Amino acid sequence: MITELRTNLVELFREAGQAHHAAFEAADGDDPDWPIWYADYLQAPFAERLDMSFNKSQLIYCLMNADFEHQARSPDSDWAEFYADELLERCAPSATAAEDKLTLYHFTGCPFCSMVTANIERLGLDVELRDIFEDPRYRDELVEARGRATVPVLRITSPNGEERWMPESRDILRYLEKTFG
Ligand SMILES: N[C@@H](CCC(=O)N[C@@H](CS)C(=O)NCC(=O)O)C(=O)O
Repeated sequence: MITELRTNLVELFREAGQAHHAAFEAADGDDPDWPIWYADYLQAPFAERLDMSFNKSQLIYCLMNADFEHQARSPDSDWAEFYADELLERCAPSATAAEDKLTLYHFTGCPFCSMVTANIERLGLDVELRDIFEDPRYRDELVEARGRATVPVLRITSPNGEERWMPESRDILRYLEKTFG
């Protein structure tokens, strides 16, 4: 289940963070090669405890990418939770995506939405389309979840009912390609 997997990932990231802190205490935590250190630390427990196998270079790439996105998009958020979400969304989507239900909030004539719907068609995906101007309830759902009506937004619902709301056409396109492409 994704919630359990996410919780375990967050725990492992925290554990790695503490071990790294202890190892580099004398250097005040400074380690320019930290992604290599973390990849070394995490590779075996990811495979053994979470059944998520990465080769080391994949892991280094994912860690660097997570760090970049964290600093750029959400520097005040909890880093371990952010890294876990990034890993699940960008690096290991197939571990969780097969059973998910996808819903796209959009409207006709929105160019960002068209890019996404064109790719949904190209990939032959089963995605429910909710046009926010065709049915005001769809717009209300979106505003309730996100506090704004900007589209496109992809809602990803896992079998246990947990929902993730993914805005930004670029992120949606990347997610769809990585997961189903
Ligand atoms: N950066 C966003 C831009 C999305 C965007 O500007 N959407 C427009 C429609 S094409 C919108 O929803 N505007 C109304 C609003 O923001 O409330 C993306 O790439 O998804």
